[in-house]
Amino acid sequence: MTTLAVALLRALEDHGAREIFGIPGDFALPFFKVVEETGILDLHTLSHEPAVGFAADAAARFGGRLGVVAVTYGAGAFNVLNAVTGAYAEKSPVVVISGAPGREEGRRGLLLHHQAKTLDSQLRIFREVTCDQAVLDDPATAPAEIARVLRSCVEHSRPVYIEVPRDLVAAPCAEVARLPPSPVDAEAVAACADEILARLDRAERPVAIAGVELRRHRIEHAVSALARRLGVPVVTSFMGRGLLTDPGAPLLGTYMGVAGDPELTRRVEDSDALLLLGVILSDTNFGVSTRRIDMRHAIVAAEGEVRLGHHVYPNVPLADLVDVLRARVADRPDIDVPARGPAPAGLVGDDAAITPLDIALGVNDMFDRHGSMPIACDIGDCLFTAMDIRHTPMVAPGYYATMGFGVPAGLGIQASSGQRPLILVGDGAFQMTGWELGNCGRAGWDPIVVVFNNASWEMLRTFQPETGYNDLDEWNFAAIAEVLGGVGRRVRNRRELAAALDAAARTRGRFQLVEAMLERGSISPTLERFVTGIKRLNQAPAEV
Ligand code: TPW
Ligand code: MG
Repeated sequence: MTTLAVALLRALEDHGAREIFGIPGDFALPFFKVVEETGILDLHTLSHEPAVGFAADAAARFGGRLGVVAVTYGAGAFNVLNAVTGAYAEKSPVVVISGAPGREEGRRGLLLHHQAKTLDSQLRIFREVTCDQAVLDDPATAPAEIARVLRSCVEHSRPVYIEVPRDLVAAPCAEVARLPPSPVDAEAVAACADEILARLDRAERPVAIAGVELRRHRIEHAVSALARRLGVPVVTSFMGRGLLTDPGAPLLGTYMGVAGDPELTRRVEDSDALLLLGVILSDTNFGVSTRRIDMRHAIVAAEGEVRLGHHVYPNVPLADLVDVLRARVADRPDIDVPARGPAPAGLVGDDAAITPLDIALGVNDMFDRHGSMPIACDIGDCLFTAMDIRHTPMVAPGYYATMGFGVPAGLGIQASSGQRPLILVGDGAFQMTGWELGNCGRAGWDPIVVVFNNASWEMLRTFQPETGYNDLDEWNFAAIAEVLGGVGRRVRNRRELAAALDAAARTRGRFQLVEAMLERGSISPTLERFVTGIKRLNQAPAEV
Protein backbone atom coordinates (compact mmCIF):
# COMPACT_ATOMS: atom_id res chain seq x y z
CA MET A 1 0.00 0.00 0.00
CA THR A 2 1.06 3.55 -0.63
CA THR A 3 -0.92 6.78 -1.01
CA LEU A 4 -3.01 7.86 -3.94
CA ALA A 5 -0.66 10.69 -4.97
CA VAL A 6 2.46 8.53 -4.73
CA ALA A 7 0.77 5.73 -6.69
CA LEU A 8 -0.08 8.24 -9.42
CA LEU A 9 3.44 9.70 -9.53
CA ARG A 10 5.07 6.25 -9.70
CA ALA A 11 2.67 5.20 -12.44
CA LEU A 12 3.53 8.33 -14.43
CA GLU A 13 7.21 7.54 -14.09
CA ASP A 14 6.62 3.92 -15.03
CA HIS A 15 4.87 5.11 -18.23
CA GLY A 16 7.84 7.26 -19.22
CA ALA A 17 7.20 10.67 -17.65
CA ARG A 18 10.21 12.47 -16.18
CA GLU A 19 8.92 15.84 -15.03
CA ILE A 20 5.83 17.87 -14.26
CA PHE A 21 5.17 21.41 -15.44
CA GLY A 22 2.71 23.08 -13.16
CA ILE A 23 1.21 25.99 -11.28
CA PRO A 24 -0.34 25.19 -7.89
CA GLY A 25 -3.50 26.51 -6.30
CA ASP A 26 -5.27 25.58 -3.11
CA PHE A 27 -7.08 22.61 -4.66
CA ALA A 28 -3.68 21.34 -5.84
CA LEU A 29 -1.45 22.24 -2.89
CA PRO A 30 -1.51 18.82 -1.21
CA PHE A 31 -0.60 17.10 -4.48
CA PHE A 32 2.23 19.56 -5.25
CA LYS A 33 3.61 18.97 -1.77
CA VAL A 34 3.88 15.25 -2.47
CA VAL A 35 5.47 15.97 -5.85
CA GLU A 36 8.16 18.06 -4.21
CA GLU A 37 8.75 15.79 -1.21
CA THR A 38 9.01 12.54 -3.14
CA GLY A 39 11.04 13.89 -6.07
CA ILE A 40 9.72 11.01 -8.21
CA LEU A 41 9.24 13.54 -11.01
CA ASP A 42 10.99 16.91 -11.27
CA LEU A 43 8.70 19.89 -10.83
CA HIS A 44 9.03 23.02 -13.00
CA THR A 45 6.76 25.98 -12.37
CA LEU A 46 6.22 28.83 -14.85
CA SER A 47 4.17 32.03 -14.70
CA HIS A 48 0.93 31.36 -16.55
CA GLU A 49 -0.94 28.09 -17.20
CA PRO A 50 -0.83 28.25 -21.03
CA ALA A 51 2.94 28.10 -20.69
CA VAL A 52 3.04 24.99 -18.49
CA GLY A 53 0.68 23.35 -20.98
CA PHE A 54 2.90 24.24 -23.95
CA ALA A 55 6.04 23.19 -22.08
CA ALA A 56 4.57 19.78 -21.19
CA ASP A 57 3.40 19.35 -24.79
CA ALA A 58 6.85 20.21 -26.16
CA ALA A 59 8.59 17.89 -23.70
CA ALA A 60 6.27 15.11 -24.87
CA ARG A 61 6.79 15.83 -28.57
CA PHE A 62 10.51 16.25 -28.29
CA GLY A 63 11.19 13.25 -26.07
CA GLY A 64 8.61 10.90 -27.58
CA ARG A 65 7.22 10.21 -24.10
CA LEU A 66 4.54 11.42 -21.70
CA GLY A 67 4.48 15.12 -20.80
CA VAL A 68 2.71 16.05 -17.57
CA VAL A 69 0.99 19.31 -16.63
CA ALA A 70 -0.49 19.90 -13.17
CA VAL A 71 -2.90 22.73 -12.40
CA THR A 72 -5.48 23.75 -9.88
CA TYR A 73 -9.21 23.36 -10.34
CA GLY A 74 -11.18 25.87 -12.43
CA ALA A 75 -9.08 28.99 -13.04
CA GLY A 76 -5.91 26.93 -13.49
CA ALA A 77 -7.44 24.15 -15.54
CA PHE A 78 -9.40 26.47 -17.83
CA ASN A 79 -6.27 28.53 -18.41
CA VAL A 80 -4.48 25.46 -19.77
CA LEU A 81 -7.36 24.32 -21.96
CA ASN A 82 -6.08 25.87 -25.19
CA ALA A 83 -2.68 24.22 -24.84
CA VAL A 84 -4.32 20.86 -24.19
CA THR A 85 -6.54 21.34 -27.22
CA GLY A 86 -3.44 21.93 -29.34
CA ALA A 87 -1.89 18.76 -27.95
CA TYR A 88 -5.06 16.86 -28.80
CA ALA A 89 -5.19 18.20 -32.34
CA GLU A 90 -1.52 17.48 -32.97
CA LYS A 91 -1.46 14.16 -31.10
CA SER A 92 0.88 14.92 -28.25
CA PRO A 93 0.63 12.64 -25.18
CA VAL A 94 0.06 15.13 -22.36
CA VAL A 95 -1.32 14.02 -18.98
CA VAL A 96 -3.39 16.80 -17.40
CA ILE A 97 -3.61 16.51 -13.63
CA SER A 98 -6.06 18.86 -12.01
CA GLY A 99 -6.59 19.32 -8.33
CA ALA A 100 -10.26 19.31 -7.35
CA PRO A 101 -12.50 20.04 -4.37
CA GLY A 102 -12.39 17.33 -1.74
CA ARG A 103 -14.93 14.54 -1.96
CA GLU A 104 -16.57 15.70 1.28
CA GLU A 105 -16.58 19.41 0.35
CA GLY A 106 -18.50 18.61 -2.82
CA ARG A 107 -21.37 17.15 -0.79
CA ARG A 108 -22.01 20.27 1.27
CA GLY A 109 -24.06 21.94 -1.43
CA LEU A 110 -22.19 25.26 -1.26
CA LEU A 111 -20.74 26.70 -4.43
CA LEU A 112 -16.99 26.27 -4.18
CA HIS A 113 -14.54 28.88 -5.38
CA HIS A 114 -13.23 28.31 -8.94
CA GLN A 115 -16.37 26.31 -9.70
CA ALA A 116 -17.92 26.93 -13.15
CA LYS A 117 -21.50 25.71 -13.60
CA THR A 118 -21.48 22.40 -11.74
CA LEU A 119 -18.67 20.50 -10.03
CA ASP A 120 -18.20 18.31 -13.08
CA SER A 121 -18.31 21.09 -15.71
CA GLN A 122 -14.54 20.94 -15.89
CA LEU A 123 -14.48 17.20 -16.50
CA ARG A 124 -17.09 17.56 -19.24
CA ILE A 125 -15.15 20.32 -20.95
CA PHE A 126 -11.89 18.38 -20.86
CA ARG A 127 -13.64 15.26 -22.19
CA GLU A 128 -13.85 17.04 -25.52
CA VAL A 129 -10.07 17.50 -25.82
CA THR A 130 -8.69 14.36 -24.16
CA CYS A 131 -8.87 10.71 -25.22
CA ASP A 132 -9.51 9.27 -21.74
CA GLN A 133 -10.40 10.64 -18.29
CA ALA A 134 -10.46 9.59 -14.63
CA VAL A 135 -11.75 11.26 -11.50
CA LEU A 136 -9.84 9.60 -8.66
CA ASP A 137 -12.63 9.88 -6.10
CA ASP A 138 -12.32 6.27 -4.90
CA PRO A 139 -8.91 5.01 -3.75
CA ALA A 140 -10.09 1.40 -4.29
CA THR A 141 -10.62 1.86 -8.03
CA ALA A 142 -7.96 4.54 -8.59
CA PRO A 143 -5.07 2.16 -9.56
CA ALA A 144 -7.11 0.54 -12.34
CA GLU A 145 -8.36 3.94 -13.55
CA ILE A 146 -4.83 5.36 -13.63
CA ALA A 147 -3.51 2.31 -15.50
CA ARG A 148 -6.24 2.55 -18.13
CA VAL A 149 -5.89 6.27 -18.66
CA LEU A 150 -2.10 6.23 -18.94
CA ARG A 151 -2.19 3.35 -21.40
CA SER A 152 -4.67 5.32 -23.52
CA CYS A 153 -2.33 8.31 -23.44
CA VAL A 154 0.62 6.25 -24.68
CA GLU A 155 -1.29 4.24 -27.27
CA HIS A 156 -3.35 7.06 -28.77
CA SER A 157 -0.64 9.63 -28.22
CA ARG A 158 -3.24 12.15 -27.14
CA PRO A 159 -3.90 14.06 -23.91
CA VAL A 160 -5.71 12.45 -20.96
CA TYR A 161 -7.32 14.06 -17.93
CA ILE A 162 -6.95 13.03 -14.28
CA GLU A 163 -8.76 14.84 -11.46
CA VAL A 164 -7.44 14.45 -7.91
CA PRO A 165 -9.81 15.51 -5.08
CA ARG A 166 -7.62 17.31 -2.59
CA ASP A 167 -8.76 15.31 0.46
CA LEU A 168 -7.75 11.99 -1.11
CA VAL A 169 -4.13 12.81 -1.93
CA ALA A 170 -2.89 10.95 1.17
CA ALA A 171 -5.57 8.22 1.10
CA PRO A 172 -4.17 4.67 1.27
CA CYS A 173 -4.02 3.23 -2.21
CA ALA A 174 -2.49 0.20 -3.95
CA GLU A 175 0.36 0.60 -6.46
CA VAL A 176 -0.67 0.88 -10.10
CA ALA A 177 0.02 -2.22 -12.20
CA ARG A 178 0.87 -1.27 -15.75
CA LEU A 179 -1.50 -2.80 -18.30
CA PRO A 180 -0.13 -4.87 -21.17
CA PRO A 181 -0.41 -3.20 -24.60
CA SER A 182 -3.84 -3.52 -26.21
CA PRO A 183 -3.97 -6.74 -28.26
CA VAL A 184 -3.14 -6.48 -31.95
CA ASP A 185 -4.19 -9.04 -34.56
CA ALA A 186 -0.83 -10.17 -35.94
CA GLU A 187 -2.43 -11.77 -38.99
CA ALA A 188 -4.15 -8.55 -39.93
CA VAL A 189 -0.88 -6.62 -39.59
CA ALA A 190 0.90 -9.23 -41.74
CA ALA A 191 -1.78 -9.14 -44.45
CA CYS A 192 -1.68 -5.36 -44.47
CA ALA A 193 2.11 -5.30 -44.71
CA ASP A 194 2.02 -7.72 -47.65
CA GLU A 195 -0.51 -5.61 -49.50
CA ILE A 196 1.55 -2.47 -48.94
CA LEU A 197 4.75 -4.14 -50.12
CA ALA A 198 3.05 -5.46 -53.25
CA ARG A 199 1.81 -1.93 -54.03
CA LEU A 200 5.23 -0.40 -53.46
CA ASP A 201 7.04 -3.08 -55.48
CA ARG A 202 4.70 -2.45 -58.43
CA ALA A 203 5.11 1.30 -58.25
CA GLU A 204 7.50 3.31 -60.40
CA ARG A 205 7.51 6.50 -58.39
CA PRO A 206 6.86 5.65 -54.74
CA VAL A 207 7.26 8.42 -52.16
CA ALA A 208 6.71 8.27 -48.40
CA ILE A 209 5.46 11.22 -46.36
CA ALA A 210 6.53 11.18 -42.73
CA GLY A 211 4.22 12.71 -40.14
CA VAL A 212 4.31 13.52 -36.44
CA GLU A 213 3.18 10.08 -35.25
CA LEU A 214 6.68 8.77 -36.05
CA ARG A 215 8.17 10.77 -33.23
CA ARG A 216 5.18 10.15 -30.99
CA HIS A 217 5.66 6.37 -31.33
CA ARG A 218 9.48 6.54 -31.43
CA ILE A 219 9.86 4.91 -34.84
CA GLU A 220 11.85 7.51 -36.76
CA HIS A 221 14.94 5.32 -37.04
CA ALA A 222 12.88 2.29 -38.02
CA VAL A 223 11.13 4.26 -40.78
CA SER A 224 14.37 5.70 -42.04
CA ALA A 225 15.89 2.19 -42.22
CA LEU A 226 12.79 0.88 -43.98
CA ALA A 227 12.88 3.67 -46.54
CA ARG A 228 16.53 2.93 -47.36
CA ARG A 229 15.72 -0.76 -47.76
CA LEU A 230 12.84 -0.03 -50.10
CA GLY A 231 14.64 2.75 -51.91
CA VAL A 232 11.66 5.02 -51.26
CA PRO A 233 12.49 8.71 -50.88
CA VAL A 234 10.86 10.43 -47.92
CA VAL A 235 9.52 13.90 -47.42
CA THR A 236 8.08 15.21 -44.17
CA SER A 237 4.71 16.85 -43.90
CA PHE A 238 4.69 20.52 -42.89
CA MET A 239 3.83 19.49 -39.33
CA GLY A 240 6.45 16.76 -39.48
CA ARG A 241 9.27 19.20 -40.19
CA GLY A 242 12.15 18.20 -37.95
CA LEU A 243 11.53 14.46 -38.27
CA LEU A 244 14.10 12.03 -39.71
CA THR A 245 17.09 14.27 -39.14
CA ASP A 246 19.51 11.35 -38.88
CA PRO A 247 22.08 11.63 -41.69
CA GLY A 248 21.18 8.25 -43.25
CA ALA A 249 17.53 9.11 -43.91
CA PRO A 250 16.66 9.40 -47.64
CA LEU A 251 15.03 12.75 -46.95
CA LEU A 252 14.14 15.10 -49.79
CA GLY A 253 12.71 17.92 -47.68
CA THR A 254 9.28 19.09 -46.56
CA TYR A 255 6.16 18.82 -48.70
CA MET A 256 4.34 22.12 -48.78
CA GLY A 257 2.47 21.97 -52.08
CA VAL A 258 2.37 25.34 -53.78
CA ALA A 259 4.36 26.90 -50.95
CA GLY A 260 7.29 24.52 -51.22
CA ASP A 261 10.09 23.54 -53.56
CA PRO A 262 8.36 22.95 -56.94
CA GLU A 263 10.49 19.90 -57.81
CA LEU A 264 9.66 18.23 -54.48
CA THR A 265 5.97 19.10 -54.89
CA ARG A 266 5.99 17.53 -58.37
CA ARG A 267 7.56 14.31 -57.07
CA VAL A 268 4.97 13.96 -54.32
CA GLU A 269 1.98 14.82 -56.48
CA ASP A 270 3.17 12.64 -59.42
CA SER A 271 3.86 9.63 -57.21
CA ASP A 272 2.03 6.44 -58.18
CA ALA A 273 2.31 5.04 -54.63
CA LEU A 274 2.18 7.65 -51.92
CA LEU A 275 2.79 6.13 -48.50
CA LEU A 276 1.61 8.38 -45.68
CA LEU A 277 3.08 7.28 -42.37
CA GLY A 278 1.60 8.89 -39.28
CA VAL A 279 0.55 11.99 -41.20
CA ILE A 280 -2.37 14.09 -40.00
CA LEU A 281 -4.59 14.82 -43.01
CA SER A 282 -4.89 18.52 -42.19
CA ASP A 283 -5.34 21.55 -44.39
CA THR A 284 -1.90 22.87 -43.44
CA ASN A 285 -0.36 19.58 -44.57
CA PHE A 286 -2.38 19.12 -47.77
CA GLY A 287 -4.62 22.13 -48.38
CA VAL A 288 -1.78 23.72 -50.28
CA SER A 289 -1.46 20.95 -52.88
CA THR A 290 -1.20 22.19 -56.46
CA ARG A 291 -3.28 19.26 -57.53
CA ARG A 292 -5.55 17.57 -55.05
CA ILE A 293 -3.83 14.39 -53.91
CA ASP A 294 -6.33 11.59 -54.32
CA MET A 295 -6.18 9.85 -50.96
CA ARG A 296 -7.96 6.84 -52.48
CA HIS A 297 -4.75 6.03 -54.35
CA ALA A 298 -2.55 6.67 -51.36
CA ILE A 299 -1.66 4.31 -48.56
CA VAL A 300 -2.58 6.06 -45.35
CA ALA A 301 -1.30 4.61 -42.07
CA ALA A 302 -2.32 6.75 -39.11
CA GLU A 303 -4.43 6.73 -35.97
CA GLY A 304 -4.00 2.98 -35.53
CA GLU A 305 -5.43 1.99 -38.88
CA VAL A 306 -4.38 1.64 -42.50
CA ARG A 307 -6.34 2.67 -45.58
CA LEU A 308 -5.38 1.42 -49.03
CA GLY A 309 -7.81 2.67 -51.61
CA HIS A 310 -11.12 1.25 -50.50
CA HIS A 311 -9.65 -1.25 -48.03
CA VAL A 312 -9.42 -0.38 -44.38
CA TYR A 313 -7.39 -2.44 -41.94
CA PRO A 314 -8.58 -1.40 -38.49
CA ASN A 315 -6.36 -1.92 -35.47
CA VAL A 316 -2.98 -1.82 -37.19
CA PRO A 317 -0.73 0.33 -35.01
CA LEU A 318 1.94 2.15 -36.97
CA ALA A 319 4.85 0.76 -34.93
CA ASP A 320 3.68 -2.85 -35.44
CA LEU A 321 3.21 -2.25 -39.15
CA VAL A 322 6.69 -0.78 -39.57
CA ASP A 323 8.19 -3.71 -37.63
CA VAL A 324 6.54 -6.26 -39.88
CA LEU A 325 7.44 -4.34 -43.05
CA ARG A 326 11.08 -4.26 -41.94
CA ALA A 327 11.07 -7.99 -41.19
CA ARG A 328 9.63 -8.68 -44.66
CA VAL A 329 12.50 -6.86 -46.41
CA ALA A 330 15.26 -7.82 -43.97
CA ASP A 331 17.20 -9.76 -46.60
CA ARG A 332 17.01 -7.08 -49.31
CA PRO A 333 19.97 -4.74 -49.83
CA ASP A 334 19.63 -0.99 -49.20
CA ILE A 335 18.81 1.03 -52.32
CA ASP A 336 20.51 4.37 -52.59
CA VAL A 337 18.20 7.38 -52.79
CA PRO A 338 19.93 10.72 -53.12
CA ALA A 339 18.89 12.90 -50.21
CA ARG A 340 18.62 16.65 -50.70
CA GLY A 341 21.66 18.74 -49.89
CA PRO A 342 21.69 21.01 -46.86
CA ALA A 343 19.80 24.31 -46.84
CA PRO A 344 21.85 27.30 -47.97
CA ALA A 345 24.00 29.15 -45.47
CA GLY A 346 26.23 32.19 -45.89
CA LEU A 347 24.61 35.35 -44.55
CA VAL A 348 26.21 38.40 -46.15
CA GLY A 349 27.50 40.57 -43.33
CA ASP A 350 26.68 43.97 -44.82
CA ASP A 351 24.59 47.02 -43.91
CA ALA A 352 21.45 45.88 -45.75
CA ALA A 353 18.15 45.58 -43.87
CA ILE A 354 17.39 42.12 -42.47
CA THR A 355 14.85 39.90 -44.23
CA PRO A 356 13.38 36.71 -42.73
CA LEU A 357 15.48 34.63 -45.16
CA ASP A 358 18.60 36.34 -43.77
CA ILE A 359 17.65 34.99 -40.35
CA ALA A 360 17.53 31.46 -41.78
CA LEU A 361 20.94 31.92 -43.40
CA GLY A 362 22.38 33.38 -40.21
CA VAL A 363 21.02 30.48 -38.13
CA ASN A 364 22.51 27.97 -40.60
CA ASP A 365 25.88 29.70 -40.27
CA MET A 366 25.55 29.58 -36.50
CA PHE A 367 24.75 25.84 -36.64
CA ASP A 368 27.76 25.24 -38.91
CA ARG A 369 30.08 27.05 -36.53
CA HIS A 370 28.72 26.05 -33.14
CA GLY A 371 26.70 22.89 -33.77
CA SER A 372 23.01 22.56 -34.52
CA MET A 373 20.27 22.98 -31.93
CA PRO A 374 16.70 21.73 -31.55
CA ILE A 375 14.14 24.35 -32.53
CA ALA A 376 10.94 25.45 -30.80
CA CYS A 377 8.93 27.61 -33.15
CA ASP A 378 5.81 29.72 -32.84
CA ILE A 379 3.22 30.38 -35.55
CA GLY A 380 3.85 33.37 -37.80
CA ASP A 381 6.44 33.99 -40.47
CA CYS A 382 9.06 32.46 -38.15
CA LEU A 383 7.57 29.03 -38.94
CA PHE A 384 7.74 29.59 -42.70
CA THR A 385 11.26 30.94 -42.34
CA ALA A 386 12.21 27.73 -40.49
CA MET A 387 11.67 25.83 -43.76
CA ASP A 388 14.98 27.32 -44.94
CA ILE A 389 16.81 26.33 -41.75
CA ARG A 390 18.81 23.10 -41.63
CA HIS A 391 16.86 19.98 -40.70
CA THR A 392 17.08 19.63 -36.97
CA PRO A 393 14.52 18.32 -34.47
CA MET A 394 11.75 20.86 -34.20
CA VAL A 395 8.48 21.39 -32.36
CA ALA A 396 5.88 23.81 -33.72
CA PRO A 397 2.08 24.12 -33.77
CA GLY A 398 1.95 23.55 -37.54
CA TYR A 399 -1.72 22.62 -37.64
CA TYR A 400 -3.51 23.89 -34.54
CA ALA A 401 -1.44 27.04 -35.00
CA THR A 402 -1.79 28.55 -31.57
CA MET A 403 0.32 31.61 -30.91
CA GLY A 404 2.33 31.67 -27.71
CA PHE A 405 3.70 28.15 -28.12
CA GLY A 406 7.31 28.91 -29.04
CA VAL A 407 8.90 30.35 -25.89
CA PRO A 408 7.34 27.93 -23.36
CA ALA A 409 7.97 25.02 -25.75
CA GLY A 410 11.65 25.91 -25.82
CA LEU A 411 11.72 25.93 -22.02
CA GLY A 412 10.02 22.53 -22.04
CA ILE A 413 12.70 21.15 -24.37
CA GLN A 414 15.55 22.39 -22.21
CA ALA A 415 13.88 21.24 -18.97
CA SER A 416 13.22 17.74 -20.24
CA SER A 417 16.27 17.05 -22.41
CA GLY A 418 18.96 19.37 -21.08
CA GLN A 419 19.62 20.49 -24.67
CA ARG A 420 19.88 24.19 -25.41
CA PRO A 421 17.07 25.14 -27.80
CA LEU A 422 16.73 27.81 -30.44
CA ILE A 423 13.38 29.58 -30.10
CA LEU A 424 11.89 31.36 -33.12
CA VAL A 425 9.04 33.73 -32.38
CA GLY A 426 7.26 36.77 -33.83
CA ASP A 427 6.72 39.95 -31.84
CA GLY A 428 2.96 39.30 -31.59
CA ALA A 429 3.43 35.79 -30.20
CA PHE A 430 6.21 37.02 -27.91
CA GLN A 431 3.77 39.52 -26.44
CA MET A 432 1.64 36.53 -25.35
CA THR A 433 4.17 34.28 -23.59
CA GLY A 434 7.66 35.79 -23.98
CA TRP A 435 7.49 36.91 -20.36
CA GLU A 436 8.04 33.26 -19.35
CA LEU A 437 11.75 33.74 -20.11
CA GLY A 438 11.90 35.38 -16.69
CA ASN A 439 11.82 31.83 -15.26
CA CYS A 440 15.09 30.82 -16.94
CA GLY A 441 17.40 32.08 -14.20
CA ARG A 442 15.96 29.93 -11.42
CA ALA A 443 16.02 26.81 -13.57
CA GLY A 444 19.36 27.50 -15.26
CA TRP A 445 17.91 27.46 -18.80
CA ASP A 446 19.70 29.46 -21.49
CA PRO A 447 17.82 29.24 -24.79
CA ILE A 448 18.70 31.42 -27.76
CA VAL A 449 15.58 33.36 -28.71
CA VAL A 450 15.23 35.09 -32.07
CA VAL A 451 12.35 37.57 -32.10
CA PHE A 452 11.12 38.51 -35.58
CA ASN A 453 10.13 42.08 -34.74
CA ASN A 454 8.11 43.61 -37.55
CA ALA A 455 5.79 45.54 -35.18
CA SER A 456 3.01 43.66 -36.86
CA TRP A 457 0.75 40.64 -37.07
CA GLU A 458 2.37 40.28 -40.44
CA MET A 459 1.08 36.87 -41.39
CA LEU A 460 -2.47 38.16 -41.07
CA ARG A 461 -1.59 41.30 -43.01
CA THR A 462 -0.33 39.23 -45.94
CA PHE A 463 -3.84 37.83 -46.34
CA GLN A 464 -5.49 41.24 -45.87
CA PRO A 465 -2.98 43.92 -46.84
CA GLU A 466 -5.53 46.76 -46.60
CA THR A 467 -5.98 46.46 -42.83
CA GLY A 468 -4.75 48.79 -40.11
CA TYR A 469 -5.50 46.65 -37.08
CA ASN A 470 -2.54 44.38 -37.76
CA ASP A 471 -0.12 47.17 -36.80
CA LEU A 472 1.52 46.69 -33.41
CA ASP A 473 3.62 49.07 -31.38
CA GLU A 474 7.34 48.63 -31.58
CA TRP A 475 8.24 47.06 -28.24
CA ASN A 476 11.86 47.01 -27.21
CA PHE A 477 12.26 43.30 -26.63
CA ALA A 478 16.04 43.46 -26.26
CA ALA A 479 15.62 45.82 -23.31
CA ILE A 480 12.93 43.57 -21.83
CA ALA A 481 15.37 40.64 -22.03
CA GLU A 482 17.79 42.45 -19.75
CA VAL A 483 15.26 43.01 -16.96
CA LEU A 484 14.13 39.39 -17.25
CA GLY A 485 17.65 38.24 -16.48
CA GLY A 486 18.84 37.53 -20.01
CA VAL A 487 21.01 39.26 -22.59
CA GLY A 488 19.26 41.21 -25.35
CA ARG A 489 20.70 42.41 -28.65
CA ARG A 490 18.63 44.49 -31.06
CA VAL A 491 19.90 44.20 -34.64
CA ARG A 492 18.97 46.29 -37.68
CA ASN A 493 21.25 45.04 -40.44
CA ARG A 494 22.81 41.79 -41.60
CA ARG A 495 26.21 42.51 -40.10
CA GLU A 496 24.71 43.05 -36.66
CA LEU A 497 22.54 39.96 -37.07
CA ALA A 498 25.51 37.72 -37.83
CA ALA A 499 27.47 39.13 -34.90
CA ALA A 500 24.55 38.81 -32.47
CA LEU A 501 23.88 35.18 -33.39
CA ASP A 502 27.54 34.38 -32.99
CA ALA A 503 27.73 36.10 -29.60
CA ALA A 504 24.54 34.35 -28.45
CA ALA A 505 25.94 30.94 -29.36
CA ARG A 506 29.16 31.69 -27.49
CA THR A 507 27.46 32.87 -24.28
CA ARG A 508 26.09 30.19 -21.97
CA GLY A 509 24.30 30.48 -18.63
CA ARG A 510 21.75 33.20 -19.43
CA PHE A 511 19.09 33.30 -22.12
CA GLN A 512 20.16 35.22 -25.20
CA LEU A 513 17.60 37.25 -27.09
CA VAL A 514 18.32 38.45 -30.62
CA GLU A 515 15.72 40.99 -31.67
CA ALA A 516 15.79 41.15 -35.47
CA MET A 517 14.14 44.34 -36.70
CA LEU A 518 12.19 43.67 -39.91
CA GLU A 519 10.37 46.01 -42.25
CA ARG A 520 6.62 45.48 -42.34
CA GLY A 521 5.90 43.58 -45.55
CA SER A 522 9.26 41.83 -45.59
CA ILE A 523 8.33 38.15 -45.50
CA SER A 524 9.98 34.78 -46.13
CA PRO A 525 9.91 33.22 -49.62
CA THR A 526 7.85 30.31 -48.24
CA LEU A 527 5.16 32.57 -46.73
CA GLU A 528 5.09 34.53 -49.99
CA ARG A 529 4.43 31.33 -51.99
CA PHE A 530 1.97 30.10 -49.36
CA VAL A 531 -0.14 33.26 -49.54
CA THR A 532 -0.04 33.52 -53.33
CA GLY A 533 -0.86 29.81 -53.59
CA ILE A 534 -3.77 29.93 -51.15
CA LYS A 535 -5.21 33.01 -52.85
CA ARG A 536 -4.95 31.26 -56.24
CA LEU A 537 -6.47 28.03 -54.93
CA ASN A 538 -9.35 30.00 -53.44
CA GLN A 539 -10.05 31.60 -56.83
CA ALA A 540 -9.90 28.54 -59.09
CA PRO A 541 -11.40 25.16 -58.22
CA ALA A 542 -8.60 22.64 -57.65
CA GLU A 543 -7.67 20.47 -60.61
CA VAL A 544 -8.52 16.85 -59.81
C1 TPW B 1 -3.75 32.24 -29.85
C2 TPW B 1 -4.24 34.30 -35.23
C3 TPW B 1 -2.15 33.87 -36.66
S1 TPW B 1 -0.69 34.57 -37.12
C4 TPW B 1 -0.96 35.98 -36.25
C5 TPW B 1 -2.20 35.91 -35.60
C6 TPW B 1 -2.74 37.00 -34.75
C7 TPW B 1 0.04 37.08 -36.22
C8 TPW B 1 1.30 36.64 -35.56
O1 TPW B 1 2.10 37.77 -35.30
P1 TPW B 1 3.62 37.64 -34.97
O2 TPW B 1 4.24 36.96 -36.27
O3 TPW B 1 3.81 36.68 -33.86
O4 TPW B 1 4.18 38.99 -34.78
P2 TPW B 1 4.25 37.57 -37.77
O5 TPW B 1 5.41 36.89 -38.43
O6 TPW B 1 2.96 37.16 -38.40
O7 TPW B 1 4.39 39.04 -37.67
N1 TPW B 1 -4.52 33.94 -31.48
C9 TPW B 1 -3.88 32.77 -31.26
N2 TPW B 1 -3.36 32.06 -32.27
C10 TPW B 1 -3.49 32.51 -33.54
N3 TPW B 1 -2.99 31.75 -34.52
C11 TPW B 1 -4.13 33.75 -33.82
C12 TPW B 1 -4.64 34.42 -32.73
C13 TPW B 1 -2.88 34.68 -35.83
MG1 MG C 1 5.07 40.23 -36.09
